[in-house]
Amino acid sequence: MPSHLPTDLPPDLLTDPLDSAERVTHGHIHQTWRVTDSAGCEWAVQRISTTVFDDPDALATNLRRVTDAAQAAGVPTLAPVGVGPDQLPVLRYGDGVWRASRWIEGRRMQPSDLEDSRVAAAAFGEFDAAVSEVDGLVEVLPHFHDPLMRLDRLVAAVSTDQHGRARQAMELVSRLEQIRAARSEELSAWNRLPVRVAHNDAKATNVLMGPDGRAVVIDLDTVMPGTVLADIGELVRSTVRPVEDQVTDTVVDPGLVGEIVGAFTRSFGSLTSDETVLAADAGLILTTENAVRFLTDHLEGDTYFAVDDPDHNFRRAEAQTALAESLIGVSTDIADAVARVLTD
Ligand code: GN1
Ligand code: MG
Repeated sequence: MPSHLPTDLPPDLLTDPLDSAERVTHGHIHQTWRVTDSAGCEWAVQRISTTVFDDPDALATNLRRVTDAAQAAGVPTLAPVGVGPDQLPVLRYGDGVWRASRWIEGRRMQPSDLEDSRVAAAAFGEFDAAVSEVDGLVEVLPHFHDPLMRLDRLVAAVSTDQHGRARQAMELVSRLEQIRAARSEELSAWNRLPVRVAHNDAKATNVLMGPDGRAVVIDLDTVMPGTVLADIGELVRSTVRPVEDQVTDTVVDPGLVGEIVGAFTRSFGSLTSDETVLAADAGLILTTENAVRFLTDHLEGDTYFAVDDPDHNFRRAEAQTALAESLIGVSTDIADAVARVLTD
């Protein structure tokens, strides 16, 4: 194997010999490479994080069902391929689990650009509509968007304090508890929302604009039963303040939240009345949830999210808590902006 390929990459992963590989740094969960084979074809090759996804076979079955449904609906999607000598959806090699799909040439949508954010929100609306009825998907990450459960887990991590980090976290924990108290009704209502299939990781950066002018939604591992408001919420969270790990004083623009909710729902179709009621809070709920998850991972010793240094999850938690507070600060304006687009 040429020396520029990672040493643990399975040599017989693809049908043609591998030629070169470039590490893709985007994403906190899997390790991804852009690989070229000797025939000049390009592939997205991933080593699956089995810490996060402990059933790679269920992940592969879900992926096949989801991409088949998207394709049947005429929505451009990922093209996973069989790997290894047996052409199976995943290949176990050494202590890794590997998979591949065709490399998608496309520009990643930038949440700092208004038009890109609109395109991404519309792409997620179209995608969710295409997959909303897919049957038999395994909930590979149970309770993924269950903010109350996540808050309880944070409290448990504080009391266990396995890594001696609880003291540092206390101020953030109490700010997050204040948010829980201030939004207790909305948080309880969240768990009663209609369950259909959602993407569950709907960031603008998970949308690529292909050369044919069609947007492609990627990162499909979390497509499973859930609420579509999680997608609206994640779009809002990741767009209104795209830098995730730095506290900034950027003012949240309620009009931008309205734009995102509008773009999503116009291509998704209508929301139920319960969804409509909570749509304006979705960004706040997902932001709070991410803050809680980062802080919990910090307390649990950084086992889930990839980190650059031991305080990285703490900085992410600080930044997301500050963003949640900023969203609360303009929540009346956000509610007005969202009401306007939903009654249009
Ligand atoms: C993870 O790796 P990435 O960026 O696709 C996480 C999301 C979080 C996000 C925070 C499966 O997504 O839920 O919002 O980090 N994905 C999973 O940056 O947990
Ligand atoms: Mg993801």
